[in-house]
Amino acid sequence: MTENEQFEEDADEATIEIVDSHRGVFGDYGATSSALIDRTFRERIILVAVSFPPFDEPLTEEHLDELSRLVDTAGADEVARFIQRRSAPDPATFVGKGKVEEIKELAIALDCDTVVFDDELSPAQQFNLERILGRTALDRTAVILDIFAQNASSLEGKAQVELAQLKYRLPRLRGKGKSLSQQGGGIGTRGPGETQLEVDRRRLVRRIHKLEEQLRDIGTIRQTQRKARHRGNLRGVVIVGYTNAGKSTLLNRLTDAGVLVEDRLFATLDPTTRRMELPGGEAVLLTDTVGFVRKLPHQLVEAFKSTLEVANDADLLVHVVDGSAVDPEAEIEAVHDVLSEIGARDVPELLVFNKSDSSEGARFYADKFEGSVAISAHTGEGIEVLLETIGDRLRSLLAPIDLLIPYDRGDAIAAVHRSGEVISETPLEAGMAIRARIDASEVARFEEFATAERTTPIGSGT
Ligand SMILES: Nc1nc2c(ncn2[C@@H]2O[C@H](COP(=O)(O)OP(=O)(O)OP(=O)(O)O)[C@@H](O)[C@H]2O)c(=O)[nH]1
Ligand SMILES: [Mg+2]
Repeated sequence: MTENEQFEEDADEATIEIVDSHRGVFGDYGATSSALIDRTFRERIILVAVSFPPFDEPLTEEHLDELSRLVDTAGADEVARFIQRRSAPDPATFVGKGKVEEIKELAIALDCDTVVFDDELSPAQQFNLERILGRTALDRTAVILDIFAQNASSLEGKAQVELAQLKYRLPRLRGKGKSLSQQGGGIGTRGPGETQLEVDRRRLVRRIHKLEEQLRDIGTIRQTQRKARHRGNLRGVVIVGYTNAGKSTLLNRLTDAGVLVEDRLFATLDPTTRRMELPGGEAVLLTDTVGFVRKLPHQLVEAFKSTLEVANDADLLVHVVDGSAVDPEAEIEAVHDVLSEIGARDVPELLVFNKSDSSEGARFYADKFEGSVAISAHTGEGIEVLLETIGDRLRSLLAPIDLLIPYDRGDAIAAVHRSGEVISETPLEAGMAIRARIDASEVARFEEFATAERTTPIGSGT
């Protein structure tokens, strides 16, 4: 390692403007707070969406309503919105040039700080828009990243969010005019002939590698914990769903988890797991997870893979849907999209329509989707049925197996009772014939006792 590199290695740990200031990177116009949206005051924001064919305007409005909530959660206020009909986005400015001028005029008239677009802007579009508008231009992805950054509290959560942010920022990195490129000063911060931009990019890439490494390590620990869980042989029930559906409220209702519940988006970023007993006495592990949203940035899905993996590992997904939402089915679809992206779409799923206390929607959809349940995590209505359904679903997922265990292996007989649900037990000469449903991860332990026949008549003396 050269002296230069060592110096930069150290500098990585210190404050680097590029890493700590989004605004500085996004444009020449933003302040230098650590968030995309300045939270020292409530920014005034214009929202912009494009309606593409077949021009479903109500849908576009709905997406903007959601964007407005996202912006609000991030700590800013919507002051106006624009919708433009286009057959395709303008490659240079996303909306048409005339529209950009119109937005600019209104932004000046309304004293607006930032313009937020509902779709992801390419780095070039963002750059051009900021030039013309004279103010920060952000997209939905940036707002979501911003909220995640605000809500991350654990070491892992913070690392995941930072990784996603850096990956988002890397292609958007640009020199801020002459002042930063090819200037002297900053001994040891750049190699000969290297521009500030190149130095910045290299630092960013190095930081990304470092974070990825850190997250891999955390992932390994998580894997180990998961194995331990399997040894404890508790089945995993994982709560998934659209953000603000009531997942954490449900976990709190069913256990004493005391997880933060808030009427804001992405209140939960870190998974919380609690033990819970089903009506039959069987204990399961219940996990609350990060919520999903339409157009969830793929950088986030990528970065949150290890957190989201709990869904892959689940025996059953309890998919909580806000029955009072404008379009619960669209939210179900958005959740399914993310589940597909992380490879968890084939995990058995139980749909649960929540908030039956505040809207007729929950019961309506529960009737519409066969096998689903309507509940109110708030009042507890429908919770008993939910628990019974979870128990039934978990039992039905396991095919019964037949075992014959010699009497001198009392330990194994006891283990079957601990590991699964014993359906029948018949004392035979050669040992105890047991028919049981056993967790897939545990079946191997009892393989040596497995018998081909499903039932063995008493006294047959195998
Ligand atoms: N009326 C009503 N409100 C509910 C119910 N369950 C949850 N809520 C409210 O919905 C909001 C979101 O609840 P959370 O439990 O934080 O939702 P979440 O799915 O964990 O949300 P994120 O963690 O942000 O993804 C809160 O304001 C809750 O009080 C319910 O059964 N009825
Ligand atoms: Mg939550």
